[in-house]
Amino acid sequence: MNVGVVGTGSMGSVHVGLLGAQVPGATVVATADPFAPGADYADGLELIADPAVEAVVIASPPETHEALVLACLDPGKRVLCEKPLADSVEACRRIAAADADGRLTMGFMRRRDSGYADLKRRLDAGEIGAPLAAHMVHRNAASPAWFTAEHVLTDSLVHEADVTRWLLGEEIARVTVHTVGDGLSGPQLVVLETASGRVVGVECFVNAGYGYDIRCEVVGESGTLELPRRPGAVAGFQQWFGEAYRRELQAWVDGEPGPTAFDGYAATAVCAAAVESRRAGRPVDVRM
Ligand code: ISE
Repeated sequence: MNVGVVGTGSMGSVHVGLLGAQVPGATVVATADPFAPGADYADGLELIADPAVEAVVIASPPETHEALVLACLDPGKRVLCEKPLADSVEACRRIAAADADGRLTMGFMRRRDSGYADLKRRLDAGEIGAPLAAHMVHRNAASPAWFTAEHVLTDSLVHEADVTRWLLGEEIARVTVHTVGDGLSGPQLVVLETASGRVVGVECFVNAGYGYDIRCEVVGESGTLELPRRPGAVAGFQQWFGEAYRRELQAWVDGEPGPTAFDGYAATAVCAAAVESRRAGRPVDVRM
Protein backbone atom coordinates (compact mmCIF):
# COMPACT_ATOMS: atom_id res chain seq x y z
CA MET A 1 0.00 0.00 0.00
CA ASN A 2 1.44 3.37 -1.02
CA VAL A 3 1.02 5.66 1.97
CA GLY A 4 1.25 9.44 2.30
CA VAL A 5 1.88 10.94 5.75
CA VAL A 6 0.54 14.42 6.53
CA GLY A 7 2.36 16.00 9.47
CA THR A 8 5.89 14.84 10.27
CA GLY A 9 6.23 16.24 13.79
CA SER A 10 6.65 14.08 16.89
CA MET A 11 3.86 11.62 16.06
CA GLY A 12 4.07 11.72 12.26
CA SER A 13 7.78 10.94 12.32
CA VAL A 14 7.07 7.83 14.43
CA HIS A 15 4.60 6.67 11.77
CA VAL A 16 7.04 7.41 8.93
CA GLY A 17 9.79 5.46 10.72
CA LEU A 18 7.59 2.45 11.48
CA LEU A 19 5.95 2.34 8.03
CA GLY A 20 9.37 2.51 6.37
CA ALA A 21 11.06 -0.19 8.42
CA GLN A 22 8.66 -2.41 10.37
CA VAL A 23 5.34 -2.64 8.52
CA PRO A 24 5.49 -5.11 5.63
CA GLY A 25 3.10 -4.19 2.83
CA ALA A 26 3.49 -0.42 3.26
CA THR A 27 5.68 2.09 1.44
CA VAL A 28 5.82 5.77 2.34
CA VAL A 29 5.61 7.49 -1.05
CA ALA A 30 5.12 11.09 0.11
CA THR A 31 5.13 13.33 3.17
CA ALA A 32 3.58 16.76 3.72
CA ASP A 33 4.46 19.31 6.37
CA PRO A 34 4.65 23.09 6.03
CA PHE A 35 7.44 23.24 8.62
CA ALA A 36 9.67 20.37 7.44
CA PRO A 37 12.07 21.42 4.66
CA GLY A 38 12.53 17.79 3.59
CA ALA A 39 8.81 17.09 3.06
CA ASP A 40 7.52 16.42 -0.48
CA TYR A 41 4.60 18.82 -0.03
CA ALA A 42 3.94 21.80 2.24
CA ASP A 43 0.18 21.37 1.83
CA GLY A 44 -1.47 18.13 2.93
CA LEU A 45 -4.28 18.59 0.40
CA GLU A 46 -1.73 18.39 -2.44
CA LEU A 47 -0.38 15.13 -1.05
CA ILE A 48 -3.90 13.71 -0.86
CA ALA A 49 -4.50 14.68 -4.52
CA ASP A 50 -1.30 12.87 -5.61
CA PRO A 51 -2.46 9.81 -7.61
CA ALA A 52 0.49 7.79 -6.29
CA VAL A 53 -0.91 8.06 -2.74
CA GLU A 54 -3.38 5.24 -2.04
CA ALA A 55 -3.89 5.78 1.70
CA VAL A 56 -3.11 8.57 4.12
CA VAL A 57 -1.91 8.89 7.72
CA ILE A 58 -2.97 12.21 9.24
CA ALA A 59 -0.74 13.39 12.08
CA SER A 60 -1.04 17.15 11.68
CA PRO A 61 -2.63 19.43 14.34
CA PRO A 62 -6.29 18.63 15.16
CA GLU A 63 -7.66 21.86 13.65
CA THR A 64 -6.43 20.70 10.21
CA HIS A 65 -8.03 17.23 10.40
CA GLU A 66 -11.55 17.87 9.08
CA ALA A 67 -10.53 19.33 5.69
CA LEU A 68 -7.83 16.68 5.24
CA VAL A 69 -10.03 13.73 6.20
CA LEU A 70 -12.90 14.88 3.97
CA ALA A 71 -10.46 15.33 1.07
CA CYS A 72 -9.36 11.68 1.54
CA LEU A 73 -12.86 10.24 1.88
CA ASP A 74 -14.23 12.00 -1.20
CA PRO A 75 -12.09 10.07 -3.73
CA GLY A 76 -12.30 6.98 -1.50
CA LYS A 77 -8.78 6.92 -0.03
CA ARG A 78 -8.36 5.09 3.28
CA VAL A 79 -7.24 7.18 6.26
CA LEU A 80 -5.58 6.56 9.61
CA CYS A 81 -6.31 9.70 11.63
CA GLU A 82 -4.42 10.57 14.81
CA LYS A 83 -6.43 11.59 17.86
CA PRO A 84 -8.38 13.71 18.45
CA LEU A 85 -10.48 13.14 15.30
CA ALA A 86 -11.03 16.91 15.00
CA ASP A 87 -11.02 20.04 17.11
CA SER A 88 -14.78 20.24 17.71
CA VAL A 89 -17.67 17.86 18.29
CA GLU A 90 -19.45 19.31 15.23
CA ALA A 91 -16.46 18.65 12.96
CA CYS A 92 -16.24 15.08 14.29
CA ARG A 93 -19.95 14.59 13.62
CA ARG A 94 -19.50 15.76 10.01
CA ILE A 95 -16.57 13.39 9.51
CA ALA A 96 -18.49 10.43 10.99
CA ALA A 97 -21.44 11.23 8.69
CA ALA A 98 -19.14 11.39 5.65
CA ASP A 99 -17.55 8.03 6.47
CA ALA A 100 -20.57 5.79 5.92
CA ASP A 101 -18.42 3.05 4.35
CA GLY A 102 -15.82 3.00 7.12
CA ARG A 103 -12.67 4.14 5.33
CA LEU A 104 -11.34 5.94 8.40
CA THR A 105 -9.47 4.24 11.23
CA MET A 106 -8.91 6.24 14.42
CA GLY A 107 -5.43 6.30 15.87
CA PHE A 108 -6.48 4.94 19.26
CA MET A 109 -3.35 2.79 19.48
CA ARG A 110 -4.01 1.61 23.03
CA ARG A 111 -6.51 -0.88 21.61
CA ARG A 112 -3.50 -2.60 19.98
CA ASP A 113 -1.38 -2.61 23.16
CA SER A 114 -0.88 -6.18 24.41
CA GLY A 115 -1.63 -5.23 28.04
CA TYR A 116 -4.90 -3.53 27.19
CA ALA A 117 -5.88 -6.25 24.69
CA ASP A 118 -5.32 -8.93 27.34
CA LEU A 119 -7.31 -6.96 29.93
CA LYS A 120 -10.19 -6.60 27.44
CA ARG A 121 -10.10 -10.32 26.54
CA ARG A 122 -10.22 -11.38 30.22
CA LEU A 123 -12.97 -8.89 31.02
CA ASP A 124 -15.06 -10.13 28.08
CA ALA A 125 -14.45 -13.73 29.19
CA GLY A 126 -16.16 -12.86 32.50
CA GLU A 127 -13.10 -13.39 34.75
CA ILE A 128 -14.22 -10.75 37.26
CA GLY A 129 -17.94 -10.83 36.58
CA ALA A 130 -19.64 -7.65 35.43
CA PRO A 131 -17.38 -4.58 35.58
CA LEU A 132 -18.49 -2.01 38.14
CA ALA A 133 -15.84 0.71 38.09
CA ALA A 134 -12.34 1.54 36.89
CA HIS A 135 -9.34 3.55 38.06
CA MET A 136 -7.01 5.04 35.49
CA VAL A 137 -3.82 7.08 35.61
CA HIS A 138 -2.33 9.01 32.67
CA ARG A 139 0.99 10.65 33.45
CA ASN A 140 3.44 12.35 31.10
CA ALA A 141 6.91 13.37 32.30
CA ALA A 142 6.47 16.87 30.86
CA SER A 143 3.97 18.63 28.65
CA PRO A 144 4.87 20.45 25.42
CA ALA A 145 5.24 24.25 25.66
CA TRP A 146 1.95 24.85 23.83
CA PHE A 147 -0.08 22.61 26.16
CA THR A 148 -2.84 24.20 28.25
CA ALA A 149 -5.04 22.75 31.00
CA GLU A 150 -7.70 22.19 28.32
CA HIS A 151 -5.27 20.24 26.10
CA VAL A 152 -4.92 17.84 29.04
CA LEU A 153 -8.60 17.09 28.52
CA THR A 154 -8.77 17.17 24.70
CA ASP A 155 -5.37 15.58 23.86
CA SER A 156 -4.58 13.30 26.80
CA LEU A 157 -7.89 12.33 28.44
CA VAL A 158 -9.20 11.42 24.95
CA HIS A 159 -7.34 8.10 25.31
CA GLU A 160 -9.11 7.24 28.57
CA ALA A 161 -12.45 8.29 27.05
CA ASP A 162 -11.85 5.78 24.26
CA VAL A 163 -10.49 3.05 26.53
CA THR A 164 -13.50 3.40 28.85
CA ARG A 165 -16.01 3.09 25.98
CA TRP A 166 -14.10 0.16 24.49
CA LEU A 167 -13.49 -1.79 27.71
CA LEU A 168 -16.95 -1.29 29.19
CA GLY A 169 -18.82 -1.42 25.88
CA GLU A 170 -21.08 1.53 26.53
CA GLU A 171 -21.23 5.29 26.18
CA ILE A 172 -20.07 7.81 28.77
CA ALA A 173 -23.01 9.91 29.88
CA ARG A 174 -21.58 12.47 32.27
CA VAL A 175 -18.20 14.03 33.13
CA THR A 176 -16.94 15.91 36.18
CA VAL A 177 -13.48 17.50 36.29
CA HIS A 178 -11.76 18.57 39.50
CA THR A 179 -8.79 20.87 39.00
CA VAL A 180 -6.74 22.48 41.73
CA GLY A 181 -4.28 25.14 40.56
CA ASP A 182 -3.39 25.58 36.90
CA GLY A 183 -4.26 22.08 35.76
CA LEU A 184 -0.75 21.57 34.34
CA SER A 185 1.71 21.52 37.21
CA GLY A 186 -0.54 19.17 39.19
CA PRO A 187 -3.07 16.46 38.36
CA GLN A 188 -6.60 16.99 37.12
CA LEU A 189 -9.02 14.38 38.44
CA VAL A 190 -11.83 13.35 36.11
CA VAL A 191 -14.90 11.27 36.89
CA LEU A 192 -16.61 9.56 33.96
CA GLU A 193 -20.08 8.10 34.55
CA THR A 194 -21.33 5.58 32.02
CA ALA A 195 -24.87 5.29 30.67
CA SER A 196 -25.60 2.29 32.94
CA GLY A 197 -24.13 3.94 36.06
CA ARG A 198 -20.55 2.64 36.20
CA VAL A 199 -17.95 5.07 37.46
CA VAL A 200 -14.39 5.64 36.19
CA GLY A 201 -11.85 7.85 37.94
CA VAL A 202 -8.95 9.24 35.88
CA GLU A 203 -5.89 11.10 37.12
CA CYS A 204 -4.42 13.16 34.26
CA PHE A 205 -1.05 14.62 35.16
CA VAL A 206 1.09 15.84 32.28
CA ASN A 207 4.10 17.10 34.27
CA ALA A 208 4.79 14.14 36.53
CA GLY A 209 8.56 14.53 36.09
CA TYR A 210 9.60 10.94 36.77
CA GLY A 211 8.43 9.56 33.43
CA TYR A 212 5.52 8.26 31.39
CA ASP A 213 3.10 6.09 33.34
CA ILE A 214 -0.23 4.57 32.34
CA ARG A 215 -2.33 2.57 34.78
CA CYS A 216 -5.73 0.96 34.49
CA GLU A 217 -7.60 -1.24 36.95
CA VAL A 218 -11.11 -2.51 36.34
CA VAL A 219 -13.14 -3.52 39.40
CA GLY A 220 -15.72 -6.25 38.81
CA GLU A 221 -18.30 -8.16 40.85
CA SER A 222 -15.78 -10.85 41.80
CA GLY A 223 -12.30 -9.34 41.44
CA THR A 224 -10.13 -6.85 39.62
CA LEU A 225 -8.02 -6.80 36.46
CA GLU A 226 -5.05 -4.50 35.99
CA LEU A 227 -2.65 -3.45 33.24
CA PRO A 228 0.82 -4.86 33.95
CA ARG A 229 3.13 -2.29 35.57
CA ARG A 230 6.38 -1.47 33.76
CA PRO A 231 9.61 -1.73 35.76
CA GLY A 232 11.79 1.40 35.70
CA ALA A 233 11.09 4.80 34.22
CA VAL A 234 9.77 5.10 30.66
CA ALA A 235 10.55 8.36 28.85
CA GLY A 236 7.39 8.92 26.85
CA PHE A 237 4.42 7.52 24.96
CA GLN A 238 6.60 6.76 21.94
CA GLN A 239 8.49 4.22 24.06
CA TRP A 240 5.55 2.92 26.15
CA PHE A 241 3.28 2.37 23.16
CA GLY A 242 5.94 1.81 20.44
CA GLU A 243 4.81 -1.76 19.77
CA ALA A 244 1.13 -0.71 19.86
CA TYR A 245 1.81 1.92 17.17
CA ARG A 246 3.52 -0.71 15.01
CA ARG A 247 0.60 -3.14 15.40
CA GLU A 248 -1.91 -0.37 14.74
CA LEU A 249 -0.19 0.46 11.43
CA GLN A 250 0.15 -3.21 10.43
CA ALA A 251 -3.53 -3.86 11.15
CA TRP A 252 -4.47 -0.79 9.11
CA VAL A 253 -2.28 -1.80 6.16
CA ASP A 254 -3.72 -5.33 6.33
CA GLY A 255 -7.26 -3.92 6.22
CA GLU A 256 -8.33 -5.18 9.66
CA PRO A 257 -11.24 -3.33 11.28
CA GLY A 258 -10.20 -0.85 14.00
CA PRO A 259 -11.65 2.08 15.91
CA THR A 260 -13.97 4.09 13.67
CA ALA A 261 -14.82 7.72 12.97
CA PHE A 262 -17.80 7.26 15.30
CA ASP A 263 -15.39 6.21 18.07
CA GLY A 264 -13.39 9.40 17.44
CA TYR A 265 -16.58 11.46 17.55
CA ALA A 266 -17.81 9.85 20.78
CA ALA A 267 -14.44 10.34 22.52
CA THR A 268 -14.28 14.01 21.49
CA ALA A 269 -17.83 14.54 22.79
CA VAL A 270 -16.62 13.26 26.19
CA CYS A 271 -13.61 15.62 26.09
CA ALA A 272 -15.84 18.58 25.19
CA ALA A 273 -18.01 17.82 28.22
CA ALA A 274 -14.82 17.66 30.33
CA VAL A 275 -13.70 21.09 29.12
CA GLU A 276 -17.14 22.48 29.93
CA SER A 277 -17.12 20.84 33.36
CA ARG A 278 -13.72 22.31 34.18
CA ARG A 279 -14.87 25.80 33.17
CA ALA A 280 -18.23 25.59 34.93
CA GLY A 281 -17.08 23.63 38.01
CA ARG A 282 -19.94 21.13 37.83
CA PRO A 283 -20.88 17.79 36.22
CA VAL A 284 -21.73 18.07 32.51
CA ASP A 285 -23.77 15.62 30.42
CA VAL A 286 -22.13 14.34 27.23
CA ARG A 287 -24.02 15.66 24.21
CA MET A 288 -23.81 13.71 20.95
C1 ISE B 1 -0.18 12.68 23.25
O1 ISE B 1 -0.67 13.35 22.14
C2 ISE B 1 -0.51 11.24 23.19
O2 ISE B 1 -1.21 10.76 22.36
C3 ISE B 1 -0.01 10.46 24.31
O3 ISE B 1 -0.36 9.13 24.23
C4 ISE B 1 -0.53 11.04 25.57
O4 ISE B 1 0.05 10.38 26.67
C5 ISE B 1 -0.21 12.52 25.69
O5 ISE B 1 -0.73 13.01 26.89
C6 ISE B 1 -0.76 13.27 24.50
O6 ISE B 1 -0.44 14.62 24.60
